Amino acid sequence: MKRVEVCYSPAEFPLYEKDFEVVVVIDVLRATSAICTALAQGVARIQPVATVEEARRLQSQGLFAAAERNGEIVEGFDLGNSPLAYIERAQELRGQTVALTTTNGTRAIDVSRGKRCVAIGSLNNLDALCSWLLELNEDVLVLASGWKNKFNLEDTICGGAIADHLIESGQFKADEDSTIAAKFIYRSARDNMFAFLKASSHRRRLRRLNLNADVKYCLTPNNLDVIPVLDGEFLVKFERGKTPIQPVPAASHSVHS
Ligand code: 3SL
Repeated sequence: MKRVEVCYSPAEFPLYEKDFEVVVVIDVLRATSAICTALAQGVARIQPVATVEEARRLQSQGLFAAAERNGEIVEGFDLGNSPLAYIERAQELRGQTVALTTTNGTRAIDVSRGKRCVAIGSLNNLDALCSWLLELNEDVLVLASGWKNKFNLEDTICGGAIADHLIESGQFKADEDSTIAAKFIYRSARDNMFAFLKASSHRRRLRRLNLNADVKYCLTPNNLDVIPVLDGEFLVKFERGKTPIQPVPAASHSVHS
C-alpha cells in the first residue's frame, strides 16, 4: 500500500518531506492553475524563480517574464499570474520559455527541489494528475503553497481531492490527520467550491482586485489534461517516454467521481 499525505504549507514541509520522493505542489489560486494552463496553451516551458530580481534578470536577457506579488502584477512586467491571460495571449506565447515568480506558488516549488519528482497539481488537471499518480504508484506528498506559510482553504480542498481519489482507489492510504482533515474539507466543498470559499481570505483578496473570473476558472475541475513536472530548472509537460520520470506501466485507472 502506498501513502499519500497533505502538507499545508512550505513551512511544514520539513516535518513531512523525508518519507517522500514524489511531491505534488498545488496553488489553486492561482499559480499552479496558471502553470497548467500556460503549458496546455502551448508555452514550451516555465522557469519558476523565487525572486522578482531573478525574473527581472531573465527578462533583461530577452525571456518572457511574469511576476506577481500579493495578487498584482509587479511593475515592469506585463504578465502576472492569471491563467486567463495565458489563454488570451496563447498565440504570442506559443513555444516560448516564461520565467515566473509568484508570492507563494514558486516558493513551494523552490522548497521541493531536490526531490526525484516534482509535479504540479490544480483542480484544472485533477483527474489527469490522479490517474498519473496511480500509474506512478509511489508515495506522494501533496504540498499546499498556502499563503505566506499559513494554511489556506483552496489548496486544502485540492489536496483533499487528490488524497480522496488516491485512497478511494484502494492503492493508497493516509496516516496524517492533515490528510484526513483535507479529505473531509474537500467532501464538504466539492458540490459548490465557489460558494464554499466565499469568505476565504484569498478569494476576498482576489475579489478586491476584480479577479473573480480567474477564481471561477481556477475552481473548474478537469478542463486540462497536462501534468507539469520539473525537469532541471524548467517545468515542462510530462510526455511518456520523453520526460525523465517514468511511471511504472499499469492498467489505466479512471478516478473521476
Ligand atoms: O501566491 C501565489 O503564488 C499566487 O498564486 C497568488 S495570486 O493568486 O496570484 O494572488
